Amino acid sequence: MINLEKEILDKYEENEQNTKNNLKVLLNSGKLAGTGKLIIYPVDQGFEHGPDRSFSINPDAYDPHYHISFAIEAGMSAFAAPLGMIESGYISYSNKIPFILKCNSSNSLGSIKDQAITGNVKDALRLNCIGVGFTIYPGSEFNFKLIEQAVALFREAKDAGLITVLWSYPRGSMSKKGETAINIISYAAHMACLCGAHIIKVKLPTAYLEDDPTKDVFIKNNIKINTPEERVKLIKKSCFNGRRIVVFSGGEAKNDSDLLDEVRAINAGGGNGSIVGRNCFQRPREKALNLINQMINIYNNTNEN
Ligand code: FBP
Repeated sequence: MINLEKEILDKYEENEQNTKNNLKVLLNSGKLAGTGKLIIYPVDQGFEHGPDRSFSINPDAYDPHYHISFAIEAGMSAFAAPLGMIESGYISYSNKIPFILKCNSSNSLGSIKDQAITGNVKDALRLNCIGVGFTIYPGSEFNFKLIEQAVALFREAKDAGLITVLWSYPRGSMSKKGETAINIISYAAHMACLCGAHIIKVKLPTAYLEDDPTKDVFIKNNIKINTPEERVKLIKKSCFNGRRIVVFSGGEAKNDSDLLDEVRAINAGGGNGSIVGRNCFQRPREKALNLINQMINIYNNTNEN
């Protein structure tokens, strides 16, 4: 196993020792400990999509403890969730897995592309979290406010020794296809770095180029974006030329082989891992455990079978 942890940590010129320690905790937790790779388990879909749309396919998943115990059993690097979910299990599962408090959330009952603040640094410290998470929607009419909120939260989080994770999801001003277009995701990932995030979370981009002012240079400069691996490489480049940890979201539930192909591309392109929710809890527990195991083998560069 190649130990990339030090190499990654050295890229963070981070003064706050507790923040550095929390980054170390994250990189040394779960079955990918010490590899420089991560798999984070996010469960905020009850907010984003509603409980029944999220959990009725696997009714055990209505229970927050199902998720935390699943993340531990699967050997995930961390569990990320909104306030109520972490509150419901942080004592029972204390010190069993790192927690990341998701500090804002959207919901699909409303139509606007915005998020409500649902947690803060004080909550994260009270719940023994190692970090905070936040979503921005680059391109939405509220994107400037969301960016300002993210930077303010991260400032406070770093003062308190917490790590910061930014979900950067383009939304609003572009076409639906454009939300995952390579030129748009690259822009969104870079902005997340500029907001000071330690860890950047984006959707895996497609080869589609949204028709906007960033499109032409892709053609003119012959930027390589044909394969998923090339696109992951570009996103890592946009993230301070590889100086930041970048994880890619799993997205809607899909079959094992499609998801594993994505993971192979993330690994080959130098991505740091995955953040995968629905592809776990919308499968029976054993099947999900098996899937995560296969993902871990890929990120570990070990025999997949
Ligand atoms: P998934 O693996 O379920 O896609 O989770 C990742 C995530 O970022 C969640 O944290 C969030 O709730 C969800 O995706 C948002 O998905 P979408 O943008 O498709 O509504």
